[in-house]
Amino acid sequence: MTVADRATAGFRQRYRTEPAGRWAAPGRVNLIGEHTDYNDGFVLPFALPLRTVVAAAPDPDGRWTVWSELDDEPVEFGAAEADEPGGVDGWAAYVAGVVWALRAAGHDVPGARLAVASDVPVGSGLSSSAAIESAVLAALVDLGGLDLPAQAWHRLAQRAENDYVGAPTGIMDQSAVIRGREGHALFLDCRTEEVEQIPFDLDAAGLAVLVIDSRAPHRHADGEYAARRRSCERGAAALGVAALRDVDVAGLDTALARLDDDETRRRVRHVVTENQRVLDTVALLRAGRVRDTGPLLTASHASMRDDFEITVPEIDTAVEAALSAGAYGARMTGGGFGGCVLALVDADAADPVAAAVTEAYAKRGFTAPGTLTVRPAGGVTRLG
Ligand code: GAF
Repeated sequence: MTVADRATAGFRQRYRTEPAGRWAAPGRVNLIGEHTDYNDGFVLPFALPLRTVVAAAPDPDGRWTVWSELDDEPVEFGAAEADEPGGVDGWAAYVAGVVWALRAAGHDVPGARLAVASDVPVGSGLSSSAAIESAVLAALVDLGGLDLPAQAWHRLAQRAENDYVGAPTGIMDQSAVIRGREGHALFLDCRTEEVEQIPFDLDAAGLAVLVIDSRAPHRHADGEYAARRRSCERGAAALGVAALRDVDVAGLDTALARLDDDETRRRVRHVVTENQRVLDTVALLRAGRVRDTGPLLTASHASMRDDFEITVPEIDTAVEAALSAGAYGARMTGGGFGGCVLALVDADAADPVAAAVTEAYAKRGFTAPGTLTVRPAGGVTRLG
């Protein structure tokens, strides 16, 4: 059964009626530009063909009930719980967070019954949370006929995550999931929120992006993410700039010389050089030189490993094995401390590279990785 059919079947079984519609939102990978979004910098993610689908219909009592195929027990809440961050917890907090963010922005949010099915793996760093937030948001906007221009959606979904769920993330994931376009990577300036769709036609180039799920247990990912964010803010304050975006590679050495602790210096160096790598990647893609982006991906990984210190042994093993097996470039994607690696490979090398990574994992005694090849897909949409 497709994910859309699973959502519909779940809806029918749970609520004994037909959904009014189905809304789908993808997961994402980030091609390059890690931990730059909350530094007002640049990112280049793309939406995945893996999607979360929400089947939904209005609830006459003005309450919200959510069922997910991952948890047979539905969660029900009313305005009181939705209006209080923390009032709903667990996976349903992403749903309540969207209701909260809409209500906080003054919208008259319709009560709804929702059924959620997903092909986006949870906890793999592919933005399953932004996918559920965005699909629920699209459903509630449509069901309520809410006046919310599409340009405002990503900020609203981010508020749900930051202020209701309590995860201090940047704007990249919701932007990719909402604004992604098939065959393109999304070049986003996180300060101005300007976007440019950059053609990223892997088939035409005879290439593939292999995504390797490290299956590494998330090790203190939330606390470490917040700590990295604080380091960056400390660095920006010490340098007297609004955000690390305001330091460029030409001024990097001078900036580093003004910082007195080594850890902050390395965090700053990662962000400044990573912003430049995004710009360089975009320039190569614009010139149709997809293969040549490989070294930038690998340099991004080294920077995350050595300067930002957010990789783990499983992730580094996957990157090294992919490169040894002939990948043009490979890097961890997402927030870090686990999650996925992406590798740019010749289309016919995807299987051998995946096999090489699996073998390297077995040698180190790690749980076998998951692998799949992906192409840039479209963002959130109504299915009908
Ligand atoms: C996570 C966050 F949600 C993003 O905002 C971004 O900071 C990313 O980590 C790191 O680039 O996915």
